[in-house]
Amino acid sequence: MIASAVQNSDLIFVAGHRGLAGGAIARELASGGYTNIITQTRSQLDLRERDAVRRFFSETRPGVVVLAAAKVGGIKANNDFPVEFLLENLKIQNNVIEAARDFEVGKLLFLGSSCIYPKFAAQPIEESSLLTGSLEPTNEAYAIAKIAGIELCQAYSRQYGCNFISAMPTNLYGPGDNFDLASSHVLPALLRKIYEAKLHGASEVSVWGSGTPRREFLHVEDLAGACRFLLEHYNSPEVVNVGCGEDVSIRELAELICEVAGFSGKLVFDPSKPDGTPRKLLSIERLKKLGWAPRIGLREGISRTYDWYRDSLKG
Ligand code: GFB
Repeated sequence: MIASAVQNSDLIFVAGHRGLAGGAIARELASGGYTNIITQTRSQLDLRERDAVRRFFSETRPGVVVLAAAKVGGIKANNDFPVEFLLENLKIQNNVIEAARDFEVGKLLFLGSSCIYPKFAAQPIEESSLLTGSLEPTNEAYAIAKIAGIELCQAYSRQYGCNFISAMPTNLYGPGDNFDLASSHVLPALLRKIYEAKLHGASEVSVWGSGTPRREFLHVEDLAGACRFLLEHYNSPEVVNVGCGEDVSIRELAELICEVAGFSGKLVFDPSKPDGTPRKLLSIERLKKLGWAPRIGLREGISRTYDWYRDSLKG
């Protein structure tokens, strides 16, 4: 049974609402008139516990599930803790996706990641390049967990007719991001380092790696808009990339953050830290053809995130 568009009256479980993506998706749905959104904190429901997840689904019977809960982190955390990135993500997604079918959820949206694609995939990366080459070693464990999640959604669609769809976001950023320097992604890390350098009058900021890798950055509110669009309009097991269509080098990113922050010190590159994959730019043609396009440019998005971060420290 393939349910069609999500309705305002549907009971929607947003798993992972305390995270960057899940929080933005819950806000986007609420502002779009979806009034029946349910969320659970980790202390209310540990998604790694199969019995607890099944009890929750049996008692609440959501009609729609957005699976944005995941163990995520930047290059260092992924590289240092492959066991947790593999195991926790497999547990969360297996439990939620299995329960979604068993408790007759009409539609499920699974969030993957652009790191599922081969390290040396042709750029911009099309959805068809999945499983055509070796993965980037620093995030292989996480990528394999996410690939297993995609496969499980597709298998449920094929074998049981479930309307389980998958979106692959590029590197995300925005309000509510993780700014912890050991576990964060590059954008919040540099934003914090540059903010602190300016505050303390430091003369330089350390940037990991060579500065040459290229990454694409999507503001999380654009991701949330795309997810709502897919919930409303997309009903196929084929994965859909969600990006902004443009990338920058890490050096360019750091320079842009310096401009936004008004910091004129020096960038010092630290070659002892890994570069990761040389380039990761998604092709967003499929999503564009469906009728969705991003709105928030990188400079504006960084500026808004910088203001949010500064204000969050006052609170
Ligand atoms: O965002 P990031 O941690 O992860 O790093 P990935 C991107 C690039 O920025 C790397 C450099 O080349 C880093 O070396 N970089 C420079 C920094 N300075 C910093 C810094 O202070 N902190 C961090 N974190 N990086 C992740 C994957 O890959 O992307 C995840 O590990 C996930 O699995 C995520 O897919 C979206 O873009 O390399």
